[in-house]
Amino acid sequence: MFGKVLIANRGEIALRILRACRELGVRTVAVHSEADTEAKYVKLADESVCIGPAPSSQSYLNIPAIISAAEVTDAEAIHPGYGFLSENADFGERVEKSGFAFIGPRPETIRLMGDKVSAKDAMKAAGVPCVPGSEGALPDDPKEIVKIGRAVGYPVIIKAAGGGGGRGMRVVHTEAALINAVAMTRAEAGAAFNNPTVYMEKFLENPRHVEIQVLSDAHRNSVYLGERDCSMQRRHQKVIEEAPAPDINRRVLARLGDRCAEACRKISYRGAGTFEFLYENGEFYFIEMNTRVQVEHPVTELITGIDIVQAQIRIAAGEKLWFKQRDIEIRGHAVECRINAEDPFKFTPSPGKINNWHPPGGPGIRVDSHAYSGYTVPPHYDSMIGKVIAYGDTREQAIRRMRIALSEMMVDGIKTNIPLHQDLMLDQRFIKGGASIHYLEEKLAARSEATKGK
Ligand code: MV4
Repeated sequence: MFGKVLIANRGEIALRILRACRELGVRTVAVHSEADTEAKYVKLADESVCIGPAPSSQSYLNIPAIISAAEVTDAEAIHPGYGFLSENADFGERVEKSGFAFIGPRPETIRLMGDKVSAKDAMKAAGVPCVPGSEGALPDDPKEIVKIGRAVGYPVIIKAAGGGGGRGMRVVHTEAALINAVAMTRAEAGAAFNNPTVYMEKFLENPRHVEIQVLSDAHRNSVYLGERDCSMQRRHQKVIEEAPAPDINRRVLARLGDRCAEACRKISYRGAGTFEFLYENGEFYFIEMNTRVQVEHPVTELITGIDIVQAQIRIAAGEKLWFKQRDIEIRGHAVECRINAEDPFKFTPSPGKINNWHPPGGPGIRVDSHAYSGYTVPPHYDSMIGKVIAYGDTREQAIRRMRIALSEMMVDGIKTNIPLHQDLMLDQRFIKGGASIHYLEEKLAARSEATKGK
């Protein structure tokens, strides 16, 4: 095991990684910007290094500063968390070339999955079901593009190979609109990702977002840890996640999970990863793979009893997976609410000082947050200040516990989206389970229509 790990992130995930290191007996180095000097996890870490001013471009994305911090503190490995440099293949490469272990997949794998065309090709070849569409990238010839559009059938969606997470895509409903849409998406992709490559898929109108969590060691052992439903989202930001996914055939899910684990073996995947699928009319369609730990990993930890962050560190240290697929049992149900420092109706950020922070507790409640009474939420970063996760024997119990937890929770001084979560925990469509990726935005649109002028 490593003697010392550098945590190249901030906020709740920095604290989460710190706790995993502590339990493994690993010393920690926190790196932080000038805006995060007072953060709790910075004080809790064995050592800390300031890596630059508040803007993330000069701190949490500053590769030379982070590598230097690892050098001066004699760290052996770097955990990138999520966001920031976590899916930057060049970063992984520079970490490894400097003699440190990167707690994540091999840089080649990050690169393969970062290009959505090569990711889809690799997954198709590995037997993972994909959305029907163009065979790889779209050609230049408009006649060929029209032909592909007819074969796929309208509506179609044009996506940038360098995009992902909802960036660089355009829905096309008619052949008349196709060529222009391809040209526009190409131009935007060239400017935004420095890569004009685009591909085409059949557009699924009302899917759910269901993802499979995998763990894979460097010795060709791979397992899947069940699935998560992340359909409750607004503008590509997940709001609520849960595991297992409600009302999906368990045998179909087990077959899909096996395909994902098998694909990991085929591409020699290393570490934790997530296969993202759209689920519609009983079928799963792969869209993207995430090569990092995800915000919503706790719901999987609660239903499997496996510590995903510790597993990432142990895998990076070269350990073999210490359990087999048959040892993994899915038990109970977990729901996660992301707590954001934002206006619960207008969604504008609400940074500032938290005068009073009272997190909830009790049976089945977990709070992952770096916040405390007196903490100031800086305006420079993501508005998520923590997560409340409720576990129960059944989905109904988990939701009941979440309602109680949210009612106990007090955050004074800034606005949060807790009222939105309280509303959703009483929403009949959410309670029924299995709503599509469009449900929350439709509900919010209806709600703002109903309160117009009030
Ligand atoms: C799609 C789709 C419908 N059909 N692909 C958006 C984020 C990116 N990961 C892929 N996305 C989508 N791809 C096909 N062929 C609808 C979406 C989509 C979406 C997907 C997951 C979660 C939320 C979403 C919100 C809008 C659109």
